[in-house]
Amino acid sequence: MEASRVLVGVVGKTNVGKSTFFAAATELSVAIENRPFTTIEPNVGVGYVRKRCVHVKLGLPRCDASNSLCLEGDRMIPVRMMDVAGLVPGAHRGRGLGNKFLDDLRKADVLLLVVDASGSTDPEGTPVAPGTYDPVEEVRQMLEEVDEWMYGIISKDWSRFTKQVDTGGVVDVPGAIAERMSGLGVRKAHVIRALEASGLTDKPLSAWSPGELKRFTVELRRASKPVVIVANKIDLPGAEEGYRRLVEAFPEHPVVPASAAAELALRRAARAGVIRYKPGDPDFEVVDESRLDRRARAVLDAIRERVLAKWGSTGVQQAINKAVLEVLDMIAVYPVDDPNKFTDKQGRVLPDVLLVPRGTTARQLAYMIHTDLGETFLYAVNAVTKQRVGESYVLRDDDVIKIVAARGRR
Ligand SMILES: Nc1nc2c(ncn2[C@@H]2O[C@H](COP(=O)(O)OP(=O)(O)OP(=O)(O)O)[C@@H](O)[C@H]2O)c(=O)[nH]1
Ligand SMILES: [Mg+2]
Repeated sequence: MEASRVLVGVVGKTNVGKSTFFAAATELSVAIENRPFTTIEPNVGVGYVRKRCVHVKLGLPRCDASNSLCLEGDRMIPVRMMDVAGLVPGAHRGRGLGNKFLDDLRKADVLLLVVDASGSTDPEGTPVAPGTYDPVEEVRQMLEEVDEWMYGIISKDWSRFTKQVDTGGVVDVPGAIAERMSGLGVRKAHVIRALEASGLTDKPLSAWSPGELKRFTVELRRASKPVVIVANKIDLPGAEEGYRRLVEAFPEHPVVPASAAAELALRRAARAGVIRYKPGDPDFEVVDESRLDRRARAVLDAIRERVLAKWGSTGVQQAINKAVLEVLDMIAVYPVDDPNKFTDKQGRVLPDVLLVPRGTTARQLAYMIHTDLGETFLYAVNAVTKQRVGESYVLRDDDVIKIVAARGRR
């Protein structure tokens, strides 16, 4: 079964720690340097949502995670991640590397906006003393760059499009806009929400002023590319103040305090077998004192003191979880073949887990697994309650489901 198709985009000003965040989340090694524009070509990888595995809830001794991992009862569910080049103010006018590379994020479902909460990089990404630059201003400018990028796409040939819609007798206007913007992952529900939020639901498209189109674009970006603010470099002096200011200034966006550098160091130490640490944990445990030199010990102590003890975690896992489970409101569903043993055809216990949007029905799930299953769907079995459910059954988080279809494949 294919892995989840959720795409998490990592964006932000240049030199704030985007690639560090990406490297920590995906354990891929990518270029990280303390200078602007280290990343030019996008980095693509797989990160994970962490969620208690349903095998624990069901009282089973273990599972046979296959399309995901299960670490001592914590299911790590893959999501695609993309790290792109950095932005600077005015990128949409061609400054820095411009904003064309955001096109790589056309299909992103959610954006992690990484900012330097410590204010130790100026608008151009040049290192400065902590507290010099205002992270609130940074978020405003970065959101503006993302909005300008979207506006550039939507406004292209806009008047021709509006004439077609208004004079061509198009009944489903939101549908027509969604179709036009489908390359950006825009769905009709997003358009309807954006029309309402900008008060343009009943106004003919050709009568919109450029200002109204701009307002609509901002709302469409909010609906189709929601943002989680990652207040990075929380380990540095001044970052706490920066974080508090961010929370105050952007009540409409989740703000997650984070130290991508700390997470990267912990994952590397864990991989090397020096510590025990799971992404998202509030602490780590040294397993092999003998392999820790004074310097490494000092680094780990500083991470514990300045990040974990103070903020509860490095924030990297929390940011991904927040983006996927809260902002996108995805739930976990486990398809099985045998609803009594919770196994697939090969006898593996709960091998697969899928992230699906809340509200997904049993039949829609069948389609996601295989078109044949969707087309010839008969009924499903809720393996937890052993109840038979119909096609319109709305899935709940941690459901274990067997799908029965005429042309059943599983
Ligand atoms: N103190 C501290 N430094 C960090 C943190 N995260 C990243 N850095 C440092 O910030 C600098 C830039 O990191 P990158 O990950 O290359 O930043 P980027 O946003 O990808 O930069 P570009 O690709 O050049 O736009 C490096 O020196 C990192 O070590 C953090 O949480 N704390
Ligand atoms: Mg980078």
